[in-house]
Parts: sequence; structure tokens; C-alpha cells
Amino acid sequence: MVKSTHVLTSDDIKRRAHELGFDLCGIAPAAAFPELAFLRQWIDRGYAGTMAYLPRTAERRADVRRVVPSARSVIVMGTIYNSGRPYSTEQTKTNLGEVARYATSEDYHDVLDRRTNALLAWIRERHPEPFDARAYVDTGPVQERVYAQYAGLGWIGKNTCVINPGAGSWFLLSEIICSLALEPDAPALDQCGTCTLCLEACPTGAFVGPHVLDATRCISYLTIEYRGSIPDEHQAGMGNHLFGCDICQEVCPWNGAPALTLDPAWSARQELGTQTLDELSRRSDEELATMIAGTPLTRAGVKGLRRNLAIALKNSTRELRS
Ligand code: B12
Ligand code: SF4
Ligand code: SF4
Repeated sequence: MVKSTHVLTSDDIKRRAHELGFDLCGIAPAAAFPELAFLRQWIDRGYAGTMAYLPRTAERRADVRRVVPSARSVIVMGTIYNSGRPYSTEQTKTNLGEVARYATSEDYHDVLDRRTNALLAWIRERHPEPFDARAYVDTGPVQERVYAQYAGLGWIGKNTCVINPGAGSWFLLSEIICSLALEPDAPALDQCGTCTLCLEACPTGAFVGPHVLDATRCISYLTIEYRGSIPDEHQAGMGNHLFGCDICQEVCPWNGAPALTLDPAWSARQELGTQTLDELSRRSDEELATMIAGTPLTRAGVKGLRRNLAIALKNSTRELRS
């Protein structure tokens, strides 16, 4: 193939990102941003719990140039996954098995991996010279939220999620770290102000302070990442959550009228997040395995789901009695 001599611009890349299904796209310089340094302190304070991959890769996570030494730019994409399900905080049925919004459709790693690699392939085809690049979705040794903030996608809120002033925070991140010197975007500005709704709403008291989450207390960590039996002290706060938690985003005013996606990739599987705890507990292991196949719930597996279900059932019985 004959390579184009047209110099690819940041705008060309953003246009293509939108054509490929990304809702947001911005470019951050590959630099040592001050927020990157918090990771080390956070790990040292024990907040990563059993997520051993974080301390193992902390050195590389401190700067993308430890991942791609020639890196000059990080192209960050945001993909809205909110298909409009009611918020868990608005549910009146206390016996509903809650599943986090991002987890009720096909595993986003697969969908975004395809799209992110398609964008990288497109840039390679059009760029006149070879260049170094790595594409990642979630699992790479990258502090994605910091680069998203510096790429202008949104600010890191007190709930630690990246919030876009127009779209809210129901979006996932992926990125391309590359040696191309692309025109960067301006970083997003913090718009939390004096609000503290997320910090107050967390049912397990997982926020040590604004922007600092002790993951070992977070329902998302307990239901997805943690193996073994969940410590008694955290069980009541889990309520009817079976997989992940969205509360600190649901209460956020920036998600009061959030952007919706019509992309079929994120249409929720009917049976996920709509069944009662009793219905779910009557299902066989085979039925549960079929129900979660291809979704993020496979990370917890049927065993993890049953563990979480038992706690949620205990909590809903407790609620009925009181
Ligand atoms: C580990 C991890 C988790 C852990 C820990 C979460 C956490 N807050 O760190 C657990 C399992 C709990 C988790 C939960 C969730 N996660 Co998660 N997770 C990650 C992962 C793999 C790494 C995050 C990380 O580096 N944490 C380390 C700490 C230090 O970072 P941090 O808490 O974000 O802190 C930042 C700031 O708050 C600030 N900071 C830290 N300390 C201090 C101290 C002071 C004084 C100040 C001022 C600032 C400050 O600097 C830090 C910059 O790194 C990223 C993917 C990636 N590769 O980046 C996804 C990621 C962050 N997760 C994501 C999602 C969607 C979720 C959930 C919503 C899923 C769910 N519904 O259950 C919840 C949200 C919970 C929450 N409030 O964060 C998305 C977030 C998208 C977005 N719009 O922000 C990501 C980016 C995955 C992706 N590719 O889209 N997650
Ligand atoms: S995801 Fe849920 S448990 Fe975790 S910090 Fe947010 S509100 Fe608390
Ligand atoms: S709830 Fe308030 S403090 Fe928390 S992230 Fe949203 S705007 Fe910021």
C-alpha cells in the first residue's frame, strides 16, 4: 500500500475515533503529571487490597514513557455505555439483584479492544513513517483517568471517576500511547466545587476523603476483585449489590441528565440486573453460567456470584424484618 504524504492531525484522528464509535476523544502529552504520584502513596496505605497487579506494575504506571519509552502523546477515548436503566438508588424493589451499569452487556474489553486497535491500524496506514505505539483498554499498566483528564475528556471527581461536563461519567476509557507528536488538548477543569454528595452516599464508607478511595471497602472491589469470604464488617453495606456498584456516580449532579447511548453494543441483556434475588438463587450453576457468558460478570464467575447472592439475600431479609 502506498502511504499518504498528508500529515495526520489530531483532528483527523478524533474524526476517525468518532466514526469508529467512540463518543469522546482527546490528546494528552506523554508527561509526568503530578496526580500520577498518588498511586505509590495509595498502594503503601494498603488501599489496593489484594489487587496484586497494581503494586507489581506501579513503576510503569508512574509514567507512560516507562511503557513506550519514545512516547510523546496519549490519545484517550471515552465510550458512553449508559443505555438508560433506572438508577439503583431509585429502585423501590429491595430484592432486585443489582448489577453495575457497565456490566449488563457484552464485556467492554472485547468491544473497545476491537475499536481501539482499529483506530491504531488506521493511523498506521495513513501515517507516512513507522512509529511506536501501544493500545490499551483498562488492563494496561496505565493510570487511565489521569491521562483522560489531561486529554480534556473530563476532570477526576471527588468520587475518583472522570466526569465530562456534557456527558456525565458513564463512559469507559481506552487509549493509544504513541511516539507521534500530536497537538494536545487543554486539561479538563475540576467542577466538583463544594459538593460532597458522593462521599456521603457511599454505603460502605469507602472514601477516606475527597479523591481518595480505600478500594478494600468498595463494593465494586468486594464483589468483583476479592476472592474468598467477604469480611462481616462489609457485608451489610453491600445491600443487594451482586456485581459492582454505581452509587457514587448515581448521586452525582453531573449524572442528573446523563448522555445515553444507542449503540447496540451496550444494550443490556434482559436478564441482567432485572431479576430478583429469589429468582436468581433458584437458578442452577449451568443457567447462571449461560446468563453471564461473554459479560464482565465472568470475572467473579458463578462461584463469586453465588457468594454475593447469599450476602444480598441475607441483607434483603434483614431489611424486610426491620
Ligand atoms: C483498580 C481499579 C478499580 C478499583 C479501585 C478504584 C480506584 N478508585 O482506584 C475498584 C475495583 C474499586 C474499581 C471500581 C470501579 N471502577 Co475501576 N479501575 C481500576 C483501574 C484498573 C486502575 C485505577 C487506579 O489506578 N487506581 C489507583 C488510584 C490511586 O487511583 P484513583 O483512585 O483513580 O486516584 C486518582 C485521583 O483520585 C487522584 N488521587 C489519589 N489520591 C489522591 C489524594 C489526594 C490528596 C488528591 C488531591 C488526589 C488523589 O490521583 C489518582 C490518579 O491516579 C482503572 C483502569 C486503569 N488502568 O486506570 C479502572 C477504572 C478506573 N475503573 C472504571 C470503572 C468504570 C469502575 C467502576 C465504576 C465499576 C463499577 N460500576 O463497579 C467502579 C468505580 C468506583 C470508584 N469510585 O472508583 C473506569 C472509570 C471510567 C471513568 N469515567 O472514570 C476505569 C478507568 C476503567 C476503564 N478503562 O474505563 N476500579
Ligand atoms: S462504587 Fe459504591 S462502594 Fe465503591 S466507592 Fe462508590 S459508592 Fe462506595
Ligand atoms: S457527587 Fe459532587 S463531589 Fe462527587 S464527583 Fe459528583 S460533583 Fe464531585
